[in-house]
Amino acid sequence: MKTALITGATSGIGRATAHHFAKHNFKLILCGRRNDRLKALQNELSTQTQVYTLNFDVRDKQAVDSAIASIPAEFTTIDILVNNAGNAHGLDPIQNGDTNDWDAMIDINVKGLLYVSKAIIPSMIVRKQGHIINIGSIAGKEVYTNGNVYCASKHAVDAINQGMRMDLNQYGIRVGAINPGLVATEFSEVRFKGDVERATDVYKGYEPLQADDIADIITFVVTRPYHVNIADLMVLPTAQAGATILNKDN
Ligand code: NDP
Ligand code: 8X3
Repeated sequence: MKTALITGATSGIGRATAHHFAKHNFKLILCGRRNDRLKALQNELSTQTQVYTLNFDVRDKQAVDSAIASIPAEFTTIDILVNNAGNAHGLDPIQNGDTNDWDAMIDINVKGLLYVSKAIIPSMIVRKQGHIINIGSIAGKEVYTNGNVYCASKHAVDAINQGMRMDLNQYGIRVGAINPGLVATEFSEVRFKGDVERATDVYKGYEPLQADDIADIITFVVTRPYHVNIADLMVLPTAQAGATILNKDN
């Protein structure tokens, strides 16, 4: 039975991935800051598989290290790491950008991903086995107006994904990125700081991806035979042809 650790499991793509992995009988280590949601998800999924929860902020390096160190023996053989935790904060021209938003995006999307990876990779190296999925974005392949720092953070994920794959190749560890376009999750609510109307508008007039669509693809990627590594995948709604090219109804 495989064990998977998913960051950002309290919402959206991470939570949907937890559901899909549970159906495949993977043992789960679910991470996030909202402990009530983690516990609710643990309750839901524990009829299907064994679930352990870790409540920490990926920005806090010490918290990351002690959380990973606290994993009980029956969960420590982590076969799959899904580096999913992340968000956009704000959508402003660079000259008006809030430096707290910039810090959040760099600290969570880039440094947090690195801290979690650093804590888990050594045990994969010892076992010469493991699979790391980095959740990038179309924003890691293209830059769009006002996307500046979020796009930079996801371009960094793209570079880290490539670098990780090169460095871990000698240990037989698979590394790949999934780069979604527009997925209807809490993402835009976070980006627009709780402005639900503005967030809902992002997904109006076309059919966006759902978290479940991405979770399905992540599950496909991690269930390929060992000699198959899906290294880099872009997944868009059919209505989307580029970061800002959308075939909307109106
Ligand atoms: P959600 O807002 O629904 O989920 C984000 C998750 O990240 C939550 O579980 C949240 O948990 C976690 N998270 C955020 N900040 C932290 C932190 N400091 N420490 C620990 N966990 C954190 O968004 P999505 O599911 O859409 O986003 C998941 C990933 O997908 C992100 O990396 C995002 O950039 C990427 N993505 C999303 C797209 C979209 O259109 N939705 C498109 C392309 C990529 P909690 O708040 O409980 O800590
Ligand atoms: C999330 C998709 O287009 O809002 O990464 O950047 S987008």
